[in-house]
Amino acid sequence: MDAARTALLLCLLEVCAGVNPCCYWPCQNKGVCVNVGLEGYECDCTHTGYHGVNCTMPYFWTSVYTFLKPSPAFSHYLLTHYKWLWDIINKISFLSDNLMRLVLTVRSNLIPSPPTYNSDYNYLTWEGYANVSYFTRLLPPVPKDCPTPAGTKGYKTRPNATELAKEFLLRRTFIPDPQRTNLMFAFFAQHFTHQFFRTDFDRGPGFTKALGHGVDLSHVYGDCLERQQHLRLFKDGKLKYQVVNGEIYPPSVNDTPIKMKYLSSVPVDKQLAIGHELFGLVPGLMMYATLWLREHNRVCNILKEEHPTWSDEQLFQTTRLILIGETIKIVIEDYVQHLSGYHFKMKFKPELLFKEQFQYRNRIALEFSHLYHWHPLMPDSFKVNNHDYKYEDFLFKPEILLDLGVDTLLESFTAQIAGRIGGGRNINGNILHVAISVIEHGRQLRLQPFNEYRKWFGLTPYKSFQELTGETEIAARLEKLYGHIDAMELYPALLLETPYENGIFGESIVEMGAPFSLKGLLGNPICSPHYWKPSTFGGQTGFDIINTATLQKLVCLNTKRCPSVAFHTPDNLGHESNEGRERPKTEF
Ligand code: FL2
Repeated sequence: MDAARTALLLCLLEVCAGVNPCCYWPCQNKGVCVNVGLEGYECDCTHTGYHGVNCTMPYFWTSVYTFLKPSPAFSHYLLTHYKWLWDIINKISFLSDNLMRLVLTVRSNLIPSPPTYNSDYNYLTWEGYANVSYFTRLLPPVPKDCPTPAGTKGYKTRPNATELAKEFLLRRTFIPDPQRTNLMFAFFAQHFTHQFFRTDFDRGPGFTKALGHGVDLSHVYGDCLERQQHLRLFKDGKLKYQVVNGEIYPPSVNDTPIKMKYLSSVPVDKQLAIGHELFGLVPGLMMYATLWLREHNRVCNILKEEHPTWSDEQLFQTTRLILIGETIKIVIEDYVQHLSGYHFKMKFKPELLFKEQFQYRNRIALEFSHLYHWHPLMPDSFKVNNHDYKYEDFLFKPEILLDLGVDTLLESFTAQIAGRIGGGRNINGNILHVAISVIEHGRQLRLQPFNEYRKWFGLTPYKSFQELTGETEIAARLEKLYGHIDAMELYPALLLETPYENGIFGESIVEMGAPFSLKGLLGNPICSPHYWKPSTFGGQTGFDIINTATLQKLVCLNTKRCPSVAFHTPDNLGHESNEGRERPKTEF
């Protein structure tokens, strides 16, 4: 019998001298553990659907619901097979609307709103609610007085993070994503998520600089008024820009004196200025920044035509709301659609929630940030314009975008396949340090073990490392390092879980990521009843821009050649669709 089991047994005999009972995670089904007296505890089972000392006894209707609820693996199988059936369901709006509503409500209900804990409090506080400088926490930190970092299970010391990453996460040979995800997707993911994942390392890994806590396009417009004002042209609502080789790009830092990070070797006239100060470091990020800047100024033209009396301010503000809407539309209908691999066609229709109980607010969670470290997507080299760029020739080189142009990068990134996220051993050595930091920050902030997160999201905890990884060799090594599956850490487990068959990652990233993601997208104020109407967006024209937005249109309306793009490499069936590529008549 291992040490933890002995401890538990002793504890049941009420002789576990001094161990905080909440370290055993006794409260099930989202019951809240409270210390009582010197060595006692109570589980608060309010609103859990369960009762009993540890909230383990279901009420009648809870049993019925649990019995009828399909397992995630089963739902995933249905959603990714029987294409003929989904082709029918997708065409019947009554069915697909109701299914989409179900997806949105079931997922969002897993996220407490208003938010609850943060990394400094494992009980509810006004400070935790009101101080938006923190990432919120779905599960409170492991109490500081627990015998082991995982509570009571596992060893007192964790395996060295660097060695862990090298053994289990470092890429041996490139594993391409079976869903054919490409670099267009990878850079979109990075560009999109960096508006709300901006850890404030000056304060610590539990803090964020992204105070909008969601899709606010601060990576385009800047995170404060001063930065935004430097980026604005103050004419017709537009953003400042410059013309290079006959095409529009973000302005140089000469014209827009805001803080941007560049290597000192980069000439100042090649240093571009945009909302997010790091986007000059990766050509793929500045490429997307350029597309959105062009889109902003394009939409300003359209609004100005319809509302010649509007001030610069009103044109700017309304265009920003339209771009937020376009972003959410593209993320749900192109990005999540691709990521999920579902045959069910996802819809962005905020009105689906108007009769539901839903809070139009969002707070970015630390766990979501950890889960979204998808560095396995990155390839071993970047094949742009028939040239193979090594990491050191690609990163920190803003001139690549200016020299080759947006169109060429779009074509190259669409053609190049990304790495598979799940399954382990697929992170390129140049960026492995990021994964190491994630593991270290998870420890510093005392994240609860992976299996506790499994339970919160309605998944059965894994019973062994073999069950987690689906094999025996790596499982045995993990068991040796961690001692117990209930001591396994969140981030490494997410990457080491067996991926779905032909899937980019496994059950846990989907089941944990989808609730955070959908809550963040639909919890945006523009999705609420007082905003979601044509007048908010300058009338029907603006509303239509949102409701017809696609990745392909964003590209087509803002590039010379209108290259064919997607979030996956072109399929080899030879019937490349031309859908969405007719360029509507707009003046440039
Ligand atoms: C991680 C997961 C998702 C998005 C971002 C990060 C994600 C969102 C939604 C779904 C699947 C995902 C699907 C649409 C879902 O909820 O299906 F992987 C029911």
